[in-house]
Amino acid sequence: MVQAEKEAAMTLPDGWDSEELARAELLVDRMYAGADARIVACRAPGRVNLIGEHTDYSGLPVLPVAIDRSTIVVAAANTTGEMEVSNADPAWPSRRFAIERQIPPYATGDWANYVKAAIQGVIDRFSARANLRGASMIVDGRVPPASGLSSSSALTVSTAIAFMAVNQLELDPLAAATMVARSEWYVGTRGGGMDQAVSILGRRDHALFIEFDPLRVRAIKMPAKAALIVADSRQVADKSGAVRAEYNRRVVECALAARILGRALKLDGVKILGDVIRALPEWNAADLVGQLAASSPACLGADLKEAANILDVTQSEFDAELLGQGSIRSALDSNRPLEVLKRARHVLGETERVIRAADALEAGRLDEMGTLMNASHQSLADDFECSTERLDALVECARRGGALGARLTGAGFGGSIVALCDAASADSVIESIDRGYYAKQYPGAAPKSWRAVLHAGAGASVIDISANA
Ligand code: NG1
Repeated sequence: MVQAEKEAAMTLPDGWDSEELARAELLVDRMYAGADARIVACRAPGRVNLIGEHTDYSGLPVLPVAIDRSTIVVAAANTTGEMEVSNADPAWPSRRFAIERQIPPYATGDWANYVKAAIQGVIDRFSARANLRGASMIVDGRVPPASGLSSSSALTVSTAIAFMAVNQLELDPLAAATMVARSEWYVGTRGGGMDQAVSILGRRDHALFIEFDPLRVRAIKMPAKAALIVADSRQVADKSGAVRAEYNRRVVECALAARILGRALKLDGVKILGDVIRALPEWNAADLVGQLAASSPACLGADLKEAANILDVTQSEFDAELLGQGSIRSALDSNRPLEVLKRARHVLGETERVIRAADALEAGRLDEMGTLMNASHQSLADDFECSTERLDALVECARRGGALGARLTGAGFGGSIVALCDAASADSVIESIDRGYYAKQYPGAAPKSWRAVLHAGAGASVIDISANA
């Protein structure tokens, strides 16, 4: 069948256009002989976060969009009972591993740890079901890696969903998002659930206001007059090295702030800042920050001794609870104090901004949305200390070119920025970025693939491709 006939013959879930289908079919052609007849293909998108940065692991809201760049995994059950995984990009070597109760990870930084994370997540979730079938898989990732667009979650989500399909396991999308969010801890990053949730639940032309504990989403239509520009600083935010340590450090700092606030406010069972906010019928960031400042020094020693004293708990128990144990333990550089006050000021202020931004976007008040994005960047730079000179420079260029707002997106420490502008100004924003940033950083280079106007796309879905190949 020719492509158009094939598409007409099958009802494709949203997100599968002829290009995605053609990518999947190319992978099917490469499936090794012996794979059984049923072949599934899952596509899962990356994301760009509009606002709500470093709030998800405190259980506080975020406002991302799924983007129209995806990872596709084609999979079929095999007869070896093992996972046999290859990548369309030869830079990522093929891997093979046994499906066991606790899958041991590869060395830190190995791409296939995200595959293992997904499989382990499914094993943990369905532990009552013995005999999961092994699968052959081929991965084709088109979300640029290490650029803050969550290529990692696109890989984890597509692998988990493809593996579930091969094993005929089903979960509703909210439960699947919750499962995959936790699975990614396997690689050693104590992330929140934003990336996996939007990759699974994303909706074409919509941003998602996502709340946690329990996970729930409100889709907000992107105003037709709005354009989103994403530009990669090309400063690599390597999540397997120093950046991971910085990220996990912030998770600990936020958890400390939460517990100190919980104690000061006499709230039971507080572990994250979201617990504090959920326990208060009315709250505002300024008051909570004032309360925290009155209850604790702004910084605390990294050995957690001072913090344990304030909280009246034993240092060793507290250490194990906060930093984790074994392979998921976070290492803290003990030469620097933990910045409790600044981090909380960012997270609480950012939460107020996300809530306002969701309303502003829904009502089409783009100027207000832009102002909130600018304030978010400032707070990430000053209080969360996860911006860089290069990200700041990119943000400046976007604003100079007419963006209503611009900010780093994702974890920071490198990676990308997102800018919001009127659709009519998109060219001038891009030109300003090209001239003011790329031409200076990379004289003579062609920046075309480093920045783009991105569209909000659909979330992940799986199709049975063997019937159509
Ligand atoms: P990146 O590094 O941009 O994929 C990370 C976390 C998110 C969130 C953001 C900061 C993972 C998989 N992702 O995103 O959950 O915490 O940082 O807002 O850990």
